[in-house]
Amino acid sequence: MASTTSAGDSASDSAFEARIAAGETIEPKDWMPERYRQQLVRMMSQHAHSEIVGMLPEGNWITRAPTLRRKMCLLAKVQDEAGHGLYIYCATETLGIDRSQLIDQLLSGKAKYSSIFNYPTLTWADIGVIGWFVDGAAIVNQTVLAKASYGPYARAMVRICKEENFHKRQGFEIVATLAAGTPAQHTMVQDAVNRWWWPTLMMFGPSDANSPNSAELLRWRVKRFSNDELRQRFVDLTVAQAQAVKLTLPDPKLRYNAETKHWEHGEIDWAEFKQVISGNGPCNRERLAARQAAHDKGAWVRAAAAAYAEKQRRTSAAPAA
Ligand code: BYC
Repeated sequence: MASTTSAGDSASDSAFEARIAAGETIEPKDWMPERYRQQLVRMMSQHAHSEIVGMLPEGNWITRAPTLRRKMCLLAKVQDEAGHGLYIYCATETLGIDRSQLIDQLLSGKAKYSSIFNYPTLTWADIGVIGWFVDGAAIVNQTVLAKASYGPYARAMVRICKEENFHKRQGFEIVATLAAGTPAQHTMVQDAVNRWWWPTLMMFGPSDANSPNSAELLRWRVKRFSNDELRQRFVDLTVAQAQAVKLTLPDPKLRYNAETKHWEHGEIDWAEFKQVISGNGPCNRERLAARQAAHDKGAWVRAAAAAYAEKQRRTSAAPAA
């Protein structure tokens, strides 16, 4: 479990900062400032919650996948997301917090999860676009987190990123097939692109000027690039992919700047982002209700596990016959 002391122990603080500056990895038993621990718990648990809540929009389409192959891929993808959530919950527990506390924070609305999962999946094309955009954005963000200063988080990202690559490819394949299909299929996938583009850009968080946590996380090398830098990287990668499948991105201001070698994009609707992260997006209530129902249905499993643990404790405490 993580070891911290209260603020003010300047020798420990300086040694910690020196380790970070030297690019060392911080492990659970190493000393760390309480604030570093808290920031990691916040960010990692929100990441884990995002993986779990993120199963809902796509899970909605498993029974309606158009072919057996598509159904197998989607089922595997959604199961992968469950696995990602579990790795990251485990990694968060190394910081001295119990998973049940983390789940309570999600269900009570105290902890956030990614804004993107509060949008509905209206057609099959949404499943392709989620793989392409949402998993694509996750790869850009998480490839960098694989170099984060906290060892358990960074290591969890390595396998997760490998799986996200498969997710992105299956999504892009759906998109490419629909885009080259009938006019109705092309219209359906273009509509999905139009609806998911801006919410995907919001996944990277507020602009750097309005990101209260970034300075600390960058200094401690949890984050290695800012929200805007990663968003820009995603835009630069995705424009060419959209062109390759003859789809347009819904931003009239999108233009290539030959000097900076970046695609400039229009203004993000930050009012919408704020609404979604404060619980008022299109599906926030539905998502939390679904998680609460799943949690309630699992009560018997937790009760059985507790009874078993108690029985083990009594057995090991009993004197040998
Ligand atoms: N949504 O100071 P800032 C997946 C909050 S799942 C909601 O910039 P920070 C997948 C932020 O928490 C992968 N809230 O924060 C799964 C903070 O609020 P609090 C999901 C957001 O931490 C299934 C406040 O706004 N990826 O790939 O420096 C199917 C100020 O922000 C959002 C991760 O979780 C948002 N989009 O940076 C398919 C990545 N953005 O906590 C796919 C890990 C910001 O102070 N997380 N907020 O109340 C991160 O990289 C960073 O935490 C963020 C935010 C870039 C998201």
